[in-house]
Amino acid sequence: MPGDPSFTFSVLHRICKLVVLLCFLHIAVAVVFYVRSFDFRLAFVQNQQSNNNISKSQNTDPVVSYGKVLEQPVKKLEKCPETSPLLVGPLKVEFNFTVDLELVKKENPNVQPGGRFKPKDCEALQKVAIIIAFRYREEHLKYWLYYLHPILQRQQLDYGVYVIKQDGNDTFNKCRLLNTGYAEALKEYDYNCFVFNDVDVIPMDDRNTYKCFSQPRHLGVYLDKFGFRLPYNGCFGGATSLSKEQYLKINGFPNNYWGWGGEDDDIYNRVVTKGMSISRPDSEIGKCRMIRHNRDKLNDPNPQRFDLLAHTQQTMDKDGINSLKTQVLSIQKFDLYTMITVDVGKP
Ligand code: UD2
Ligand code: MN
Repeated sequence: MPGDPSFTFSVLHRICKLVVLLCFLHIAVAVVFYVRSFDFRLAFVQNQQSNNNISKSQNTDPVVSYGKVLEQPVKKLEKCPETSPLLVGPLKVEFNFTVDLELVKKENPNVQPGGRFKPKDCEALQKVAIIIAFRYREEHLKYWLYYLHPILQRQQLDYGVYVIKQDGNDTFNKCRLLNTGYAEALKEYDYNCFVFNDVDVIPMDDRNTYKCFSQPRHLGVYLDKFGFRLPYNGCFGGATSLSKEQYLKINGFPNNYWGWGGEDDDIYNRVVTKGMSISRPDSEIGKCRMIRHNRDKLNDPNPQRFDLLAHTQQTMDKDGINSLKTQVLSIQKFDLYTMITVDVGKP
């Protein structure tokens, strides 16, 4: 009953129990919050320490927070300079010694499997696929690799070397191989520049940069074979570079030149037909050597070349990369190059 001392006592007793309960509750909540905030502070302190470590150790240790390892901070590389500081200029190019590819690999430790390289201390200005039409030219390829890898690295290119080998023993078709090389290289990496290099053409000056320019570039210009002079103004053979855009603008290269001759002139016609011109290095920088060789078997002069050449303008939009029908039989990653073996079909 109210007023009854025992009643009053039991009410007071209940109120005290409630107050004690609330105090426990309050303490419990405070303890939980404290522990959590302690953990946070600890992590914060750790984070600070590891950041301090990072500044001391130049961004090498991973940042640790909440006990897990976060991404390693990636240092953004500066762009490479327009002209590489590593160039040496004129080179001595000889073919009177035997090339040991094991040695070439040792001398070029930064070339990755498949013949890939990119500069470590700056971001290359262009991604360049170097494409070589190939069959029965093993000795020439060794010289090419021996001379070109050091040059391309000094030029600070992000590059890959693709040797496109014709399978079988039918008449050689250089442009079907080059078109296939373009398509296969692009599947591997977003190259924006393509160099098409005869296996036997070697530059004599590393200032002849294997990159792309505002116009299709004639790299293999002044050959020792022609007295270091341009044999004719429309000459566009040996070694050339086209940006992806320039290559697509001419619909790549003609597929129907079987055997020797005319295909490089057809490419020149395509370039001019599409309103572009040929860019060339000067006569000093553009000097090249071609390894002396006889005509290859199964690459006889193409009797149809003159007739095909006369119709470039009519055929180029339908005959090129958009009509290429070849079959890749294998892709092999060697130390210094990627070899793609191709069935180019028959004449
Ligand atoms: C000239 C051109 C070449 C090409 C050829 C006509 C220059 C410097 N070169 O070179 O670009 O237009 O005339 O087709 O102007 N190949 C093989 N195995 C063979 C045949 C050819 O690998 O059995 C490859 C190899 O990369 C070679 C290229 O095709 O360098 C051109 O063939 P070539 O060297 O016999 O032609 P060449 O020296 O007359
Ligand atoms: Mn040749």
